[in-house]
Amino acid sequence: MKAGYNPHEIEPRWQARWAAARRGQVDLDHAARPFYNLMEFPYPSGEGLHVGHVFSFGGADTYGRFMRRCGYDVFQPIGFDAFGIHSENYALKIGAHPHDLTPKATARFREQLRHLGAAFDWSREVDTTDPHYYRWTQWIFVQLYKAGLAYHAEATVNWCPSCKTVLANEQVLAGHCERCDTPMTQRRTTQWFLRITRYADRLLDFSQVDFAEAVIKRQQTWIGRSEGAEIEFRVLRTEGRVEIDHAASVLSPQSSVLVFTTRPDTIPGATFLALAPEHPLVEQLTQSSGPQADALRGYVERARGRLELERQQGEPDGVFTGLTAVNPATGARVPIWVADYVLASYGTGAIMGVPAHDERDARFAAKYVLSATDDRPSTTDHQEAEADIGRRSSVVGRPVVRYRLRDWLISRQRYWGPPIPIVYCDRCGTLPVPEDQLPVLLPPLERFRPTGSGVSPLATIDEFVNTACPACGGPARRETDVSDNFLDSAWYFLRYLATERHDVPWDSERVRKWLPVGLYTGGPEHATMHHLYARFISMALYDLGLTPVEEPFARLRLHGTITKDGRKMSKSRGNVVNPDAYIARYGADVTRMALLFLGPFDEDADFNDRGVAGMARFLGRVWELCATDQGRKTKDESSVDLHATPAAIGDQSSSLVFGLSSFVKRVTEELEQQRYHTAIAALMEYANWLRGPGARLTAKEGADARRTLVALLAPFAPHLAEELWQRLGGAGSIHNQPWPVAAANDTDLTIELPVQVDGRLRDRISIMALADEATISAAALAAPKVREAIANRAVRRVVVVPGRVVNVVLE
Ligand code: ANZ
Ligand code: ZN
Repeated sequence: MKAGYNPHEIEPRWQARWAAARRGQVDLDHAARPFYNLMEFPYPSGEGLHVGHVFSFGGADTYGRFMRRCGYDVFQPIGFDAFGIHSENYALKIGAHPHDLTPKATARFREQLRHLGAAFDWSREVDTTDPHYYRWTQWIFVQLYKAGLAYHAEATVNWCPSCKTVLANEQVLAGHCERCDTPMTQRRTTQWFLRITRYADRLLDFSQVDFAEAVIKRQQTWIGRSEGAEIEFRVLRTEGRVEIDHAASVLSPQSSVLVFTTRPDTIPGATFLALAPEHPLVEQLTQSSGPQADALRGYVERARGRLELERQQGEPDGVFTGLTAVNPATGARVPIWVADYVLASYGTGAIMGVPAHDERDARFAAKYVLSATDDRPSTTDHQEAEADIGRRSSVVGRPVVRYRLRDWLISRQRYWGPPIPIVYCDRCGTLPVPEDQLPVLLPPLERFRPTGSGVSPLATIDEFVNTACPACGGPARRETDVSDNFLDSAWYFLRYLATERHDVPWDSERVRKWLPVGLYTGGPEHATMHHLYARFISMALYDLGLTPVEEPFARLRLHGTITKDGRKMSKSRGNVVNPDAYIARYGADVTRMALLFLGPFDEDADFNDRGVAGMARFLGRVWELCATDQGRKTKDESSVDLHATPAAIGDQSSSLVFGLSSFVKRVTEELEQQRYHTAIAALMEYANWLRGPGARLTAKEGADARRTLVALLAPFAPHLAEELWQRLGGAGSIHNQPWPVAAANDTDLTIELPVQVDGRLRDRISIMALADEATISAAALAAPKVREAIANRAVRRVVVVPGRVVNVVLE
């Protein structure tokens, strides 16, 4: 590294000054132009900050700094998601207690994050393990319970044999535990659920938000809305055959099987029915006796042991029930099978098999049904079937809408989380803990290892479990499960807005002012977990009149994953890149920029050393250009010749302005779209041009050009830019300067501005670069698609960000 540029001297000095000046803080109550720049708060793992954090936080911070320069009051908080299985598993692994480990890990994270030089508002840190925080997590649960949105029910649920807890469907990835990657099993137990399914249709409405396409797609697939029909298939009552006897005893004369299909047009092609192994009819059949019942019992046992993924995608596995039904369209007899590719939790838990149209049905039929034809009772029963269908005039069915989404299972049989605030009393039943008794504190417990018995280790603490009933005062027992840590994170962005208050979970006035979040930067893995849960909780709280904002995030963008040698970083592979070493060697500015320069922000990128060294050379050149006499040396003043200047432009000085203007425009547009890598490429071109022989500038032009470079570089390399700005004689902090406006003194120069209505892009207007705000807002409101989007609603205000965007905010 060039001796001149010394980040180790510059960075701590500016960090200390910014901290002393409380630079990251905003006045939440009086900010004139609020912009909430949210990034997913980390769980403070024992391993410390990951290079991926530097990438995602670096990118999000760059955007926040840019918005601040565009005149917004940017709120950019940070906190710690320190409860949960991940923190607890880590503690178990290294033989420590999460209660001791968490504050240490948090302190280390805080320190590392400070070294990044991100403009966080440290005065509003949240920590989900703080009783002042989880008191309100519990309070939210109580509100949901009172509203019928939280319920206790028995269900077949996903069980991780390694984490020894149940998990929500969202936390089972391709049949494996989201936390530890162990193959999941299933259990039938009583658990707490949140009624997210009631919000399925609202969660599918993306008209008010501007989300990354990938998030919308994943949420749509996960919620899985299907329009179809439920069709009734009569089950034949056939006497006289051994295998059917056992069925006769459980079937009523009107027995029928209800199937769900999205293709009612294919009913004539249905050649068999298949029930999920957990279907109630199967359960009934297994309770009778005889060889058929034995076969069924054996099969159901086997199906239970099979992983969900295998059931869905592996070799089909089934067994004949001994029963036959009638195809209502053709009158044909169709055998009823049990097949484990049929899910109990979807549709009616029963399907009609249409081998001619459905690939899975075809595979199943190929394996069983066709070869099983001989086994089926024929002739005499067939006549009965004909007679039976003769008695009915048409197919019995009704249109239905089905969702793949299941209710959110939030019970965890673990220690490190907020206890679910419920009390069970023999006399009074299930009761929420009264609000004035919250929080239910997580009691200290040395032996916190999950037991695997299906109850939380909290059940071993008598003083915790035994309590007084809040209604009758009699002896009662506490719920001992803790809640999913995705409930902690489903509302943290509300808590940031009221951290100084312990009497309320959030402040509705501030929520109204700051939400929806202007930009949320998050990981793709959260699309069907955190992002979905946070939307659901916000909608539920809104419906209960507890918050004024229904959709929490106006704009949601994903960041890619940083890999090493093409593979996800993991300790076991030994390919984890620790950012500390790079920050120690090259400084935070270089490390942040090198990561952002790897590729598009929303795509995965492979980390390499060369990029860091290259970025260090680039910032070294910027230093040389702006901070040294040699770099500042004035070139021949008589012949200004800018290769970036269109020939048509008149005098040399205005050409320079125009040349700068095109750079400013480029960097601005790239930043606006979070294309950090191409913005950095533009900065490199600009710096190279300034250093090159083509740029023969007057002293004043040279100084302006350098100041512009530093002004554009500041969101990316906040320390270096601050230092150079000062050395170039700039006033105040560069981070308080207005963003350079991409306009020349050429009044004919028109620019294009995107117009958003409530954060959603609706139209573009062409306008003179130097037009004033009133002209710009009038033009924006007159744009056809904007008028269409406003329709009959009232406009609350029009926000013009010069040179960048117009945002129309509706009432
Ligand atoms: C007959 C049929 C013919 C079907 C055809 C599809 C294509 P989506 O679109 O995902 O909602 N199905 C219904 N319930 C099921 C369950 N519990 N487990 C497994 N599969 C189930 O899928 C709906 C289709 O998936 C339904 O329509 C049904 O098969 C199957 F050419 O009925 B179909
Ligand atoms: Zn009681």
